[in-house]
Amino acid sequence: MPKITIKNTFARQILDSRGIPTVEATVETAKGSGTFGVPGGISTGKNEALELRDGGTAFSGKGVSQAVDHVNNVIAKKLHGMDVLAQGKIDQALIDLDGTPNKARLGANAILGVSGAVCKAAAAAKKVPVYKYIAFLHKHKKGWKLPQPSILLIEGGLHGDTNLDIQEFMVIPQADSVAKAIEMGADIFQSLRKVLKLHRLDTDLGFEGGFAPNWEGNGQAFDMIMKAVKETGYKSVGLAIDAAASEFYDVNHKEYVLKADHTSLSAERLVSLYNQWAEQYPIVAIEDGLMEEDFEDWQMMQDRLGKKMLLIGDDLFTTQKSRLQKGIDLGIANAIIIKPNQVGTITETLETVALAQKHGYKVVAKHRSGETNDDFIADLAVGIGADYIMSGSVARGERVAKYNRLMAIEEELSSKF
Ligand code: 2PG
Ligand code: MG
Repeated sequence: MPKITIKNTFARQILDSRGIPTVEATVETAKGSGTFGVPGGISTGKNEALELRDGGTAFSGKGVSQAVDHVNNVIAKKLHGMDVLAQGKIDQALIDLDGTPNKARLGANAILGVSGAVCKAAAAAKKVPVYKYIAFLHKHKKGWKLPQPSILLIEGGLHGDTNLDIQEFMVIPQADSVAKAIEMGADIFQSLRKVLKLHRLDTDLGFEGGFAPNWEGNGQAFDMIMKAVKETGYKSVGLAIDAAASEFYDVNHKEYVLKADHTSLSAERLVSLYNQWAEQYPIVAIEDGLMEEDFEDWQMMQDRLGKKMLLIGDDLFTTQKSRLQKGIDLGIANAIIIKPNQVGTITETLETVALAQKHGYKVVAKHRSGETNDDFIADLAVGIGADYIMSGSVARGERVAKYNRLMAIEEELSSKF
């Protein structure tokens, strides 16, 4: 295909779903343009690429005007005249321009904004949907596979103002289509609202649209979910949790502090608790069950639970090839969370996915707690052939935007293939 040159690259500061500034970048060519909204996390892994924040007083120091300046005044010049179809070359140019190992100079938020906008502009220029363009970049040849939605029901940790230690409780409906799985997830979500009301528990929502009341203990959240599922009559339903365990790990005492259960546990005992939960409830996946630097304990968890369920590394791997490679070498985890902003470019994201798929790790495309209405991760999930997608609950516009996009893709694919 002949070269399609980039004419303009620019960015602006917008607000994410938490009211915190983020970068929205646009790339324009004569044949099409793309705009990308960068998400942001709160329970971030410590090895993530650096999100550049202004400091100072405006927006409590969380402004991104420097990152926006870097797009408008540094990156724009570099990209001007480059071929928008050369994603790999552009991403390498961004990495070189930044020159730091964690994108600290220009900001991973500036770099990902542009990298994502390039990807969308290239798809627009080629007149193909974004998922199809990503599949082309990823050399994904196995035919279309839609990811199973893992739908958030209850949230705690840093995502809700509650005593719940486990950050996310999700449901994975087993269905033969995305639309049906989302319907089941929505039915269970509405049923859970009633169950919580009946038990005089709050039905207010956390950052990602999950219910966030105070609890008698972490296990009570499972009980309420099981009641809600029973009410709907659905039988084929699995549960998943994101423990985000780094957030309740006490480094000094080397133990996990579960405040809702009034107890502190060693890694061994925490894994025993997971095991006990897995015997009581249909748990099929645990994300970040242990803290992100404890590779030895992760091995122990893998030995004890790895055959029974998915053990997903999020903060553990931070979508970085080198961290995943270490996990592969040590035989740790069997699934990986993919979040482009943890690494900073689309090309590096795809490289990590390729490594995971080569070694039989399941791939989970995931949103951040701070989201925009950008539905890119739905296209990403389909383009890379992800096994699962996690985009929060079925409430809040920025969360359902992704599920709605996924249903549209499903409709498009089944009508065409
Ligand atoms: C996670 C994410 C998304 P955050 O831990 O998986 O739920 O949280 O974006 O706050 O890092
Ligand atoms: Mg996580």
